[in-house]
Amino acid sequence: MKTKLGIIGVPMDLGQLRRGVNMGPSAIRYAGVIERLEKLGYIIDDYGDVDIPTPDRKSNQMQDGLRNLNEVAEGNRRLAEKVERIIEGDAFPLILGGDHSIAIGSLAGIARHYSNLGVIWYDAHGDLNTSDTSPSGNIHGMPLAVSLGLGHDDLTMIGGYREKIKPENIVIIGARSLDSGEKELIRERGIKVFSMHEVDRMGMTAVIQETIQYLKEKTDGVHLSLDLDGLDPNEAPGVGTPVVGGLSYRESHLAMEMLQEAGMITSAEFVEVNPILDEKNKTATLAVELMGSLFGEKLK
Ligand code: 6HN
Ligand code: MN
Ligand code: MN
Ligand code: MN
Repeated sequence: MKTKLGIIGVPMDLGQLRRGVNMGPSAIRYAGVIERLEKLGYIIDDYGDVDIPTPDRKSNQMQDGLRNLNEVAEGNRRLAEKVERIIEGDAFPLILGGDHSIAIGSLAGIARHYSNLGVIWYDAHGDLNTSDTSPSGNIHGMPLAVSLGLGHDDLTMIGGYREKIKPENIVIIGARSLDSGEKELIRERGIKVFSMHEVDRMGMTAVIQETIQYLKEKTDGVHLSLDLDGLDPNEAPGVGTPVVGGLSYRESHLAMEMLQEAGMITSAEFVEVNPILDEKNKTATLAVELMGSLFGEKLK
């Protein structure tokens, strides 16, 4: 892993309807992310927060079946540029959300610098909807589809190119709430999914071993997109779309530690922390603890 980390906050809440997730980056900073990672010997460059456009008051408007399309697209364009700057400065991009729609900009900025980027999507959801399959019109349920090149041009063409990732380079872990259009896409494209069923049957150790095996040979970098709602709502109550029966605290730390040992993660984002829905900043604190494991706390 690189010794320099470029941290960037993305106070985005327009990809869904529950206000407050825009305060995720502040909550994660308040939980001590910089101090924690500095202690591990990393040099931290704090890029501050991306400026997210404000829609007018009576907004949450739908455009082509997509809520707040213009603002979400513009915020993600800005994020993609900043992420590129971090990579060009030879640092590891660590992105703090914000709702999960920000993965669109993260991946647009990152994927350009790899020829075969892998993605680990740690989430209760698949985020594989398009405006045609989405039950909500919420863009935070679409970033993985967008990154495959599916959906509105204003989203898929951010960064000036369409396909950020290939379906065979994706691994979804923790899924337990997939819409029917998402399931169809998973089957059609052969996307690798370790749902809660597989985690229960195989155990997290085998899930991560297989994930590493699956991605190692064919990718030249791996982005970890960790949605806190992948964890059980008992561990992570401060999220906008909680789903019962999720990954445990210990399974998640184990996953982070094994990924650290494998040395394959080249960028990461932690998203969907909503301090308004949280209990005493528990979810932001959890995010920072998981980052501790991902960045090698066990070994240092
Ligand atoms: N997330 N599948 C639902 C939808 O509206 O598309 C929920 C998406 C949740 C997205 O948690 O990042
Ligand atoms: Mn570049
Ligand atoms: Mn989710
Ligand atoms: Mn998500």
